[in-house]
Amino acid sequence: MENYRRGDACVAPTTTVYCLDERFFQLGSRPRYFGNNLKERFILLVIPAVDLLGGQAVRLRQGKKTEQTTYFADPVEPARLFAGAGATLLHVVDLDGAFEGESRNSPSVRRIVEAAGPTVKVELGGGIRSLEAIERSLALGVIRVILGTAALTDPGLLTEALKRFGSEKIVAGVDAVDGKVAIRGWEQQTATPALELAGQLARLGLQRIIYTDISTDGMLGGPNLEALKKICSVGLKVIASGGIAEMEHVREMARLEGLGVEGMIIGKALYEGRIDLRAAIEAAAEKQK
Ligand code: AMZ
Repeated sequence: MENYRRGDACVAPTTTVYCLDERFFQLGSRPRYFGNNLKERFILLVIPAVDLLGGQAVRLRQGKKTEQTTYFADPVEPARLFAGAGATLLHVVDLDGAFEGESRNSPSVRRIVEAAGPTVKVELGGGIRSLEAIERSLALGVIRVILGTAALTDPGLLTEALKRFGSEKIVAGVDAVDGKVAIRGWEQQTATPALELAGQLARLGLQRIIYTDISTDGMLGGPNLEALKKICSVGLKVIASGGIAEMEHVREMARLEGLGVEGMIIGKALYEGRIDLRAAIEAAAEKQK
């Protein structure tokens, strides 16, 4: 089989197949088919979130432990539902890990990876703050890990991790309140502007960040597009998170694709049934004007 680079389109008789990630082909998994013309297309990823707290699938409002809603006692359930609705990537956060500094939900993560199957990938963040933790997390079968706190506090670790695992496996989570980075389960607000951190990360050789606007996270009030556009100016691939509550927000995000937005994470709106995942995936795949 030919190898495709991420972003290549290979044209089948009546459809354009978009390669989400070169390994999606190399691993033998099936790419998704969209549309019925021969035009090359970019498919913006719609990435459902599965946040783990005490082994359950929860959502928090603005990341606060005290403002928690439990949606599924077994987090494998939403993972299965999202996979069945066409997700190609799941965003899993070990919230206990993020608060405590060490992964706490690895057995659940392993079960999610198994339930998702070979065609649906999983990215994992929360409490991954050392090379050993990165190794242990990747060994669970996740496609890449997200470093939040360490991305700010330990540039040496990031450099070493990029050297050892490569930039497809290491993503930084840049989480911001009022433009300033928050770390350690978002319980510590720093004075570092998110834009400055993103610039530093780009210089270290990182390719991709997940940008979360904490004020909008879990609030269902719409994404902070202005902040997102600023972050995109750094030139990294950006996955945006926070605030997506309706289909119009999905379309707004999709219009930013030209700026480097590669995907959007949706959480609460899926759990609350405000957005139908299948419809969102289709809307994001349509080229927005
Ligand atoms: O909701 C929260 N309080 C929260 C959250 N979702 N705190 C951290 N996180 C996520 C970040 C990132 O994906 O968005 O955890 C990850 C970072 O964890 P760490 O342990 O590397 O800072």
